[in-house]
Amino acid sequence: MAGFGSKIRDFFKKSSLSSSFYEDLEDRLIEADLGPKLAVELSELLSKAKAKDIETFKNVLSDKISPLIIGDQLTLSREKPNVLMFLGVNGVGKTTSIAKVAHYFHQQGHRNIVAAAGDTFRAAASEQLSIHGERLGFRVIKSHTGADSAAVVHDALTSAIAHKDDLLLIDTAGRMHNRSELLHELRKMDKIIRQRVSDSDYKRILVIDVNTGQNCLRQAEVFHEAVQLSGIIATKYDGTAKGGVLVALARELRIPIYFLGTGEAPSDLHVFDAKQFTQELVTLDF
Ligand SMILES: Nc1nc2c(ncn2[C@@H]2O[C@H](COP(=O)(O)OP(=O)(O)O)[C@@H](O)[C@H]2O)c(=O)[nH]1
Ligand SMILES: [Mg+2]
Repeated sequence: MAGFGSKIRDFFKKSSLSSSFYEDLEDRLIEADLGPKLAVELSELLSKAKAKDIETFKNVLSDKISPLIIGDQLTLSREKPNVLMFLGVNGVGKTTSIAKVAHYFHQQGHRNIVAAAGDTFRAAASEQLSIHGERLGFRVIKSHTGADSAAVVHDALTSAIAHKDDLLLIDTAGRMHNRSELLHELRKMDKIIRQRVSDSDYKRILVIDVNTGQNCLRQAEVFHEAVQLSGIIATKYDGTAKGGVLVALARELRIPIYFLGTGEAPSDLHVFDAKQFTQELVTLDF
């Protein structure tokens, strides 16, 4: 967040209202990760509002952003199991987010949780999930490295149904270098789940690292196209996070944000509050 606030603050401090003022402001908004489209729109709005001070800027920004951004609380239906599939490119925090979400629902009284090690690409991936499972008290269904991830999902579903588990969390691989293969794999898992779980009990959650800026947008488009995303977890908000990308994302895809991840521990997960987020985005650091 510091990135966004301080950039804009410095800009207003240094700049006087010359002819290039709004063009320069547009550049600052792009740098703050709001994305080119939104940056153009905002600077046009600001120009119309004759925003030459921070106060006008904050008001225009807040009025524009509030209707765009959607927070939604992730809740479970009464059916057993509810299924959550975690998607996203390598290293964004999928496996860590599974541990966090397991912890979150465990704290809400859901004691029967199982996870599927659907990232069969790397041996370390299922090992990492197993360690979380042991610490947090959920079962992990896994197979050997290189196994068919759809088969792991199938087995995990069978197990979750037999055990009457509240929740099945599915980890997936995130390699993007062979996109068509990855997407094919995801669609296959999606199909297997849909055959046995109704739409209201099944969610596809995209995990994004907010520090990767506009790349998040492209990633979201690709995954949305493959399996129709239900919601987003934005991780690594504890670093030099720039919230701007979440606004761009909300605007482009209209997908709700469930949680913000703010660290590596299972408790570092916060229900996304759209109002608070907008407030922080326009006030922090000014
Ligand atoms: N600071 C911080 N680190 C995180 C967060 N979420 C995940 N990580 C770290 O990011 C790295 C990659 O996470 P991992 O869950 O393995 O990513 P995956 O490849 O998507 O499964 C690990 O070192 C995690 O501890 C977060 O919200 N904040
Ligand atoms: Mg992983």
